[in-house]
Amino acid sequence: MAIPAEIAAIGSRAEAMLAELGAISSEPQRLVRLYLSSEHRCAADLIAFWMREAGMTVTEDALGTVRGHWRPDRETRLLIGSHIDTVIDAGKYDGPLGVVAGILAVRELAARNADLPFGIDVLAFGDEEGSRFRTTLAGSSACAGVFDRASLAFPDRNGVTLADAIKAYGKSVDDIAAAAYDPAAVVGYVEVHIEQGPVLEAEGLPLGVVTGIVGQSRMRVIVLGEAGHAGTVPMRMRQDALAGAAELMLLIEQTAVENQDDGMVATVGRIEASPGATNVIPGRVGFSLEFRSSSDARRKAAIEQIKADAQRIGVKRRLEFAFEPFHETSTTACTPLLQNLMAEAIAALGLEATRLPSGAGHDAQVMASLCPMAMLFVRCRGGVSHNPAELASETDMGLSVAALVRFIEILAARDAGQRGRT
Ligand code: HGY
Ligand code: MN
Ligand code: MN
Repeated sequence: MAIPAEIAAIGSRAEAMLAELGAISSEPQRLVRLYLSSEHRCAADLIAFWMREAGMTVTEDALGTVRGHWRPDRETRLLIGSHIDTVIDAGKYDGPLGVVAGILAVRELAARNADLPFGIDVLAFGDEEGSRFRTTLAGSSACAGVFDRASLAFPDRNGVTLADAIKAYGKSVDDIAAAAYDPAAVVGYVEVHIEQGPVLEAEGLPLGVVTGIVGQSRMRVIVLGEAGHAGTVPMRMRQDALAGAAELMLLIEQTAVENQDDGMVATVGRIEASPGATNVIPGRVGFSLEFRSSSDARRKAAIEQIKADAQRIGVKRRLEFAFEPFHETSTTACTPLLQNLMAEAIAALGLEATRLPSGAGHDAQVMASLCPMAMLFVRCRGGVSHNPAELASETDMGLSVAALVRFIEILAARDAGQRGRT
C-alpha cells in the first residue's frame, strides 16, 4: 500500500518525539523512568512543551498526570492518553506512543481547524507499570475517580511512601479527589498502544481494534522456613524456604499451562532470598506473582489452587506461606460502539480492521469505569515489548495517528458530543 506523504511525515515526527522522550532515563545504559522521579518531571515538561506547541493549554493534577486541553471551552471532552513511566530496561514505545499519537492527532485537527462538538484532553499518566510503588494505574485511577487512598502508604524500595513522593513532586494528596472527571462531561477514552504481542505482525496488519483487556491479579508471596548451616543440616531436616518456593513456582507454571484455553499466564518476576549467603540455607523468601486470564473466575480458581498447593508443601517441608494481594483488575471489554467506529476509521485508510484482545494491562482498563473506552493497537516487531528491542515502524505509527484522527471525525460526525454508549 502506498503511504501518503503526510502520513509518512507524521510517522517520522512520532519517531523523533519518542526518541527524545526515550533518552530521559535514570540510567545511561537502559531506559528506566519511574513515577514521580526527576526523570518523570523532565518527561512531563517535554510533553507539556509539545502540547502547547500543538495548541493546547496544559495542567497537571495531584497525581502528576499532564493534561493537554484542546478546545477547553467545549462542554464535553474526548480523552486520549497512555502512560509515560516505564518498566526497568524498557522499550521507548510502550506508553509514550499513546501520548505522542494524541498530541499529533490534535495538531492535525488544529491544522484543519476542525470544528468538533467536543473538546479533547490528551493525558500523560505517570504510573501504569507500577515499577516504583506496588500501585499501578494510579494516575488514570484518579482521573476515573477510583483512586485507592490506601496506596498512599505504599513505600518504594527506599522506604519513600507514595504520599511522600507526591509531596516531593510538588503536589498535594488533598487535591486527588479534584482530579476526577465528571462522567457526564466525558464522551469517551481512547488509547493508542503497541500490541506487545505477535498477532498483527503475523497477520501482516499495521493496526488492530482491541476487543478487551484481560484481568490481572498481582500479589507478593512470603515463604518462611529456618536459616541454617549449609554444611551441617542434613537434607531431611531442612526447612529451606527457597526450595519450597521453587516447588511452588513449578506448580504455578503448570497451572497456567493447563489453563491455556482462556489464555492464562502466570509470572514470577522478582524474588528475594534471605539471608542470601552461599553457605546459609535460606530462611525467608519473598517473590512477586501475577496471574492473568480472560476469565476472572478461572483466574481466581487458579489462585485458590496455588494456595492449596502451598499449604500442602508447607506441611511437607515445615514451611509457612503467606499471600499478600496488592492489585486486582477485572477483564474489561472495550465499548462495542467505539470498537465499530475504530474499525470504520481503519477501513477508511484502506486497511483491514482486525480485532484482538489485549494480554497486557492498560490505563484504558480503569478509564472504562469512567466512560466508554476504545483501544487501537499498533504492530510491533516480533511482538517484543518490555525490552529495549521494542520497535514500531514510522509508517505504522503514522497510520495509527491517521486512524485516530479519522476515528475522532467519525465520532464527532455521528453523535455531536453525545456519549459513545451502545
Ligand atoms: O503489565 C502490563 O500488562 C502493563 O505493561 N503494565
Ligand atoms: Mn508495559
Ligand atoms: Mn503500556
